[in-house]
Amino acid sequence: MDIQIVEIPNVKNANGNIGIIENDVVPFDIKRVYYLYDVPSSAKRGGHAHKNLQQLLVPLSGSFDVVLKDGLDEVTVTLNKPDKGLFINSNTWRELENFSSGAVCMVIASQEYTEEDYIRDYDQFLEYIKTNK
Ligand code: T46
Repeated sequence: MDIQIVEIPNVKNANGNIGIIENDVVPFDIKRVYYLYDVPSSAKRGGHAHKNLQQLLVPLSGSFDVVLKDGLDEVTVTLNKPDKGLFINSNTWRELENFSSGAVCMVIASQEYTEEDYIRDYDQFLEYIKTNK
């Protein structure tokens, strides 16, 4: 599975903490930042893969689960610490679920938004990775 837990550099002291993400924290040039918030606990996000996009997911607040599939294996990663992000490479199916109240998922991305980069059908994803790995 082409994923990795990334330790986010931080400065901590008695007055609170600061997490710092510069380009060297991720293996790509940062082109976009977006965030998911006010997600109902029953909602599922994701349900797709990206052909080229690489991303780092950071749980700024609260917690949620990320279910990852690469056509062979399935892994669930719980994100609940703002100093630990999840790098997800392209060609990885992801589903996000079990959002806690107040959870915020910040996403650092390697490309600007384009719908052409998405594979939203799981069978098409399996076909795609057979020919593009
Ligand atoms: C992922 C999870 C964590 C835009 O117009 N611009 C954007 O930058 C984004 C991310 C989305 N949109 C539009 C496209 C769709 O009409 O917002 C709508 C929902 O987008 P999407 O299906 O990408 O939303 P999520 O939350 O299911 O998935 C997103 C990322 O795409 C995905 O890669 O890992 O957040």
